Amino acid sequence: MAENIVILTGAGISAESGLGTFRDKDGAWAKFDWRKLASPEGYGEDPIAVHDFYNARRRGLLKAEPHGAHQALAQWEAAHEGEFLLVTQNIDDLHLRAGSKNLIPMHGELFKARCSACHHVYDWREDLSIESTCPRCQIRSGPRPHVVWFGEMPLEMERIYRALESCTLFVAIGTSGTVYPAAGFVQDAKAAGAHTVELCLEPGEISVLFDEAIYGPASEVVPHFVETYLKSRA
Ligand code: BV8
Repeated sequence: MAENIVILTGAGISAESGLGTFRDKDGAWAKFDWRKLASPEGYGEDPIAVHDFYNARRRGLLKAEPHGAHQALAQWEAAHEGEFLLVTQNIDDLHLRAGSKNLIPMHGELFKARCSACHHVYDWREDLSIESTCPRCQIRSGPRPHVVWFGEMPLEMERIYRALESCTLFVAIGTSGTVYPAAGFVQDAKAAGAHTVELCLEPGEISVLFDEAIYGPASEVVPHFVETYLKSRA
């Protein structure tokens, strides 16, 4: 019987594409205060600083490319007969560009903007500022990054929990397991009887919860894991 697979990725899977992580020694939260730059309160207090932070990341993403780990996950999904859901905490579009289809960006998307007044969500690859106007309701300084900040509800939680309830294989890739509710998904998968695997550079806060772990850079570990999995079921 084909497995029901849920994959959770974090900033570590995009590190080798040149996009920074959050909690590594030179990570974003080591340099910036997430309360000021990734929370509704911070945006209310200083929207210019928040727009500058996301404009810089949006410009960086325009220059980034997916690497072998993103591509291996898309190939795995294409070859898999059972259910396959990829949940990413990342706001980059590298999984999308690598060809992943059944994909939930639970913390939003950097290449989208959202109007705080009419909630219109639209593709947006340029800078945003307090002068930006919503293309639908025309309100000035309505548009914000379509990103889930701390204290805000992640996206498509119902769909994620439904997939975890019937999951037989859960693989967490490149995440430190420090941000909830994503960091709790491994427990939901275990409760469903799934086999749980951590693929990461080094052990993190929830590594003890996994049945299996392989440590190393995602660009090496992920393609090897996928190849071994597919061979074992050929
Ligand atoms: C919520 C978008 C209710 C922004 C992000 C007080 C008030 C309110 C909430 C809370 C509170 N206290 C606690 C909470 C909950 C809070 C939380 O968890 N806080 C933490 C700090 C304790 N969570 C929330 O607020 C969430 N919302 O709770 O709403 C609710 C609850 C349940 C159900 C429904 C609703 C919202 C959280 C989302 C915040 N937004 N991102 C942006 O990107 O700018 S979170 C941010 O952290 C990023 O999304 C990031 O992805 C995420 C997790 O970090 P990681 O991806 O794991 O990255 P990190 O740097 O930590 O780790 C990188 C890993 O990669 C490391 O392990 C490293 O070793 C590894 N690595 C490095 N290089 C490589 C590698 N691995 C492989 N290869 C490599 N080359």
